[in-house]
Amino acid sequence: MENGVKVFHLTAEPVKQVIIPGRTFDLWGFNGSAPGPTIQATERDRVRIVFDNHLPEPTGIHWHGLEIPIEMDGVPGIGQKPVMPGEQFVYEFTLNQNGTFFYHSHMAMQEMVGMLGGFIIHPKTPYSPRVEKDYLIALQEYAVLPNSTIPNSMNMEFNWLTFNGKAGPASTPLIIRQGERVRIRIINLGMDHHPMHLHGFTFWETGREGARQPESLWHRGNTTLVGVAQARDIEFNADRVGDWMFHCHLPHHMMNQMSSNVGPMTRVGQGMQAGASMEEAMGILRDGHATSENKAPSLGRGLGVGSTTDMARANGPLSQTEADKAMANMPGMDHSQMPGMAMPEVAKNADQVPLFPQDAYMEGSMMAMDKDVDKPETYGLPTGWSGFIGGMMTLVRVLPAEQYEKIMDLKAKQGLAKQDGAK
Ligand SMILES: [Cu+2]
Repeated sequence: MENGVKVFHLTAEPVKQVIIPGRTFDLWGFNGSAPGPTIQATERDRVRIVFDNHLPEPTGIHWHGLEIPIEMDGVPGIGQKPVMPGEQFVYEFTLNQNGTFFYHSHMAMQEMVGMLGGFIIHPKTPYSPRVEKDYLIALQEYAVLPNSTIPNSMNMEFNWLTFNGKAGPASTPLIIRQGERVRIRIINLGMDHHPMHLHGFTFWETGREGARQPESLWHRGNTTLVGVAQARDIEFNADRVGDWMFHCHLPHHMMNQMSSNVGPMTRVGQGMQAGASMEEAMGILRDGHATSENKAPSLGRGLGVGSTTDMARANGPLSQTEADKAMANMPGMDHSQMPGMAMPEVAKNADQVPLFPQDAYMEGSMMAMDKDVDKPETYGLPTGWSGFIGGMMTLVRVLPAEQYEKIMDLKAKQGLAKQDGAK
């Protein structure tokens, strides 16, 4: 607070964002993360946001949905001069609304590489009924080639889908004590709409971008479609214990690093095409024909130049000869010897069944990375759980008092350890 004004500092800068252990992306965000921190204030607060541009190009911050003067609206070249690299701009305004809002760069390409964050304005008079837990989940999506760390913001097909900058299973489960009332605010500033689905509970949709709805308009349901530039607030009574899934229901948004080399890699043993000749890289067939069983028509997903050799994705039934070859080409290592990696059980004739492989190599215990994503919030989950969570998925863990306290205790200890580390 400075003379009755609530002061925030926001710095736009390049950030290294760990999307999942082993995959760190070069993004642009705020104060070291993408998305940026959530700003929280209360209706009628006077707020000042001291904004520094540490990006190599001009920008401006738009306060999405706020009823404020045009000079504060943050559209470079219209309401204000662009904030140039190295420059500072001070935004200041009074909040006359309450609800779920967001801030973002008003340069479209910057928005696509991480430059957004939540802006919660709490009401002067508390909402009723009271909630014990109040979460915000920012939805984002990136298109990143397997060997790159830079999202392609021109691409329309996304292979990394995130909750608050993390793809499942690195997303953090929501920890709730049985009996609590929970609010989840979901904001979306990407290129897709996301049908957000909650297992086990029928929620009330209590708010939309910009405002809480009057109770007579609260929809009941278990899925809410969060459109681009929209927010949805949902509330429910967490009366039943369980590790309940909360996820976007678009199947491709529940997966990680989708690229079309998965089929050929797991089946025909061609492996990654690194080191292929120029002709092969250009898609010129050197043996067989275009529709031969180990080539397939190139109707797969593309993630831009360089990925096209991986587009063929044959999963028709293989002949006995090709099926034997595929099995022989499976990596010789014994997966059961590797921690967290047990070979998924597949049928003996799997390679001869049309459509195989679907999920056997995409999800399941073989993909588990429990240890890598271990944190207090994952305490007590079944071994191998992380193999079944990807993309825009997390868990709403409604826990009996004892287990809830145990996790809170672990979190407190982790916090203390961090403080010690900082000293
Ligand atoms: Cu989605």
